Amino acid sequence: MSAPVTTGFDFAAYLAGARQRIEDALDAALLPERPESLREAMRYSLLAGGKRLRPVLCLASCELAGGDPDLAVPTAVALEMIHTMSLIHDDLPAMDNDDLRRGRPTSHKVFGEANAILAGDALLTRAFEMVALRSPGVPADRLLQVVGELSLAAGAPGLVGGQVVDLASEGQAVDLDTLEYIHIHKTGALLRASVLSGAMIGGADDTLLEALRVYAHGIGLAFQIIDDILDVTASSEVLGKTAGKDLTADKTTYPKLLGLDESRRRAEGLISGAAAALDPWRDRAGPLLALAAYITARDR
Ligand code: GRG
Repeated sequence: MSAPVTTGFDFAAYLAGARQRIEDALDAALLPERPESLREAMRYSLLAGGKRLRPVLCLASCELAGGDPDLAVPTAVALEMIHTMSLIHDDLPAMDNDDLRRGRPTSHKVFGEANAILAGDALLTRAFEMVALRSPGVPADRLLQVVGELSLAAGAPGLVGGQVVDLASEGQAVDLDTLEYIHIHKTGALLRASVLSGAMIGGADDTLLEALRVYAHGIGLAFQIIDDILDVTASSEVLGKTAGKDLTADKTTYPKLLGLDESRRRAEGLISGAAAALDPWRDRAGPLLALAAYITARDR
């Protein structure tokens, strides 16, 4: 993973440390698990790598809010579980029908469709268990806020709603507003939940939460614009998923509507806006600012 350079803050070291913390916690979160075949399918997708952007955002925003990031680790794990579930389900034959994810054959290719659906279901429900039952040291009112935020992100107001509109739009002429609706829900909602849940655990006040909503909106949309660009410009080997899929599936994307250069400019504008929202907290916002810059600089 290439890391952007920000003065006075060693982002590469920060990212490596946070990712290691997440990998260890993900590994521990699925042990023990019965039946064995279910554990295998859950671990296969959850421990397959990935950038771990959502859990890292959660830890970073907890820190910005003045909290102890260790207390946010179970929620960070929950976010990665919800994300992984959405990838498993997204790849199913009834949805995007994909063979490759995180550099490996997709879950349904290895375990069969029924087991892939069930592994996703088990990850989604385990995510809520992580927050409600496995978050020692976090006050119950903060955990309740987090459960609410995760429910909104995963359900009809978030991932599911975005996915429904995305599937219905395949092969249709889609305008910019609809495209933005799809991405804000399908991709942006979980990134927003990642940022807000960490801050909630850290005890953020309403002013900071509002600024983080603006930050999260900017990085969420920019993340998906870059995703659309990489689908055209990067290889399947680098991405670890099938490149060029949007074109094959006849999907409307930012590059299709705006061209590559304008899409990139738009992503950069959104990232600048996201960074500006955190200006009053700039002394402590190094990780979140670097993560925002990383979103446009990433190559996979
Ligand atoms: C069943 C509650 C429920 C929801 C599922 C399938 C679905 C509804 C929604 C699809 C959501 C989806 C797959 C959005 C795409 C988001 C996206 C850009 C994924 C790629 O994220 P990265 O690049 O992947 O962070 P890694 O592998 O690095 O983690």
